[in-house]
Amino acid sequence: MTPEDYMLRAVALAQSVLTATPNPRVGCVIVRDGKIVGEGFHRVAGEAHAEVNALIQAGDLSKGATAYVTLEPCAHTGRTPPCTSALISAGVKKVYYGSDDPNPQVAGKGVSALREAGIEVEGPLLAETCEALNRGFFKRMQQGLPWVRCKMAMSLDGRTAMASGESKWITGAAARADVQLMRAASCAVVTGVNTVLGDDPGLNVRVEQMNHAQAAEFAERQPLRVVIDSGLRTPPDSRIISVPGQALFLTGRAHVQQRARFEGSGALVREIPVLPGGRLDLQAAMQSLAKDDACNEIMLEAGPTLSGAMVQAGLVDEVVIYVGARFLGSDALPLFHLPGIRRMQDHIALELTDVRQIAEDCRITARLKRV
Ligand code: AOF
Ligand code: ZN
Repeated sequence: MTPEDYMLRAVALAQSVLTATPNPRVGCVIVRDGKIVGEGFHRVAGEAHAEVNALIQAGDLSKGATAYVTLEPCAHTGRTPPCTSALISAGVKKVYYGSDDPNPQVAGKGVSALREAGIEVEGPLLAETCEALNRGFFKRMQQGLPWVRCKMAMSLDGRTAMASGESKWITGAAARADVQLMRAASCAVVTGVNTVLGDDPGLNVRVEQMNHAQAAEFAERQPLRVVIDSGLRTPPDSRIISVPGQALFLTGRAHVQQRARFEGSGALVREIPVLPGGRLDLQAAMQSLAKDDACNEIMLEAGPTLSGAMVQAGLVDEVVIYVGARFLGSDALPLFHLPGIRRMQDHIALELTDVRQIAEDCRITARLKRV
C-alpha cells in the first residue's frame, strides 16, 4: 500500500457521513508496520474529530505510527480539543495530510504545531480529492459564500413546468429519491416564494426514501429551509413552515405584525438589503447564509426565475438537472429564465462533470465556468 492508498482509505472514511455541517468531513487512518491499526472519521459537529477517533482505535499502537488525515489537523480548541495535541501525546511519528485547512483558526498552525513537536509532516497529498469532500466548507472559509448546487427537473424538450405551473412529475420515483440524498447532504435548501405559492413544497428530507444508514444520520438533522420572500407573501399554513426542522425567511423590510406571525409559527425572519427595482440582493442573501447560519453547501430548488437570477448573479456553482424522457411542448415553461443573452459569445458556459441514467430518467451534473 502506498501513501496515496492510505489517504484514499481516509477519504472513504470521511464519506461515511453525507455532511458534518458546519464542520468539514474528515477521515483518518493510523498505519504501523504497513498495517492499518486505527480508523476514524468526524461524524457530527461537537463530537470527536477524525484523528481522535482513529487514535482511540489504535491505542498503544499509535506510538511510532504514521497518520493519514484528509485535512490538516486542527491546532485550536473549538467544540473539541486540538487534534495536534492528541497526535503528539499519542507518539505519532509522521503525519500525511490531504488538504490545507482554510479555517483561519487553523490554517498552517496545525502543520507547524506538529513540526515543532518533532513530527515529520507531508502534504497536501491528493489535495483535489480531499478538497472535493468539502467544497462548501472551502468556499465559505475562502470567499464567505456557500457552494450552491441548483437542482432542476426538465423534459427532453427543455421544459420545467406547464404554463399553468403544473410540474408533478417530470421525473420518476428513483430520481426523486436521489434528490432526497442531495437535500440531506446540504446545510440548507433554498427556494423562492413563487414555488411556495405554486407547489407548497415541504423541502425536508424524507427518510422513508433512504437506506437504513442514511436514514439514521438524518433522523437527527434536517437542512435549514430558506425562502427568498421579499414581501413575506408565504401563507402561515404552508408546509415549508410546518414540516419538521427550521424555516428561515429572507425578506426586504418586515413589519412587526408580519414578523410576529411568522415567528409565532416557529419560523425565523431576517431582513436582507433590497436592490433598486425591489428584488432582494441575492449576493447579500448568500453571504448571510454563510456568515449567520454557517452554511457550507446549499441546494437551490426553485423555479426558472429565481434559479436564473442566481445563475446570472454568479452565485451558482453547479447545476444538477434531471431529465424526464417526455416532451412537454412549446407552451410549457423553459428551464431557466435568463434574459438579455443575445449573442452566442455571451452564452453561459458549463463543464459537464457527470451524466448518468437513474431508472427511466437521466441526471446531468455540470459546473458553471467562471470567466
Ligand atoms: C480536524 N479533524 O475531523 C475536523 C477538523 O469546533 P470543533 O472543535 O469541531 O472544530 C471545528 C474546526 O476544526 C473546523 O472548522 C475545521 O477547521 C476543523 N475540522 N479538523 O483536525 C477533523 N472535522
Ligand atoms: Zn481536529
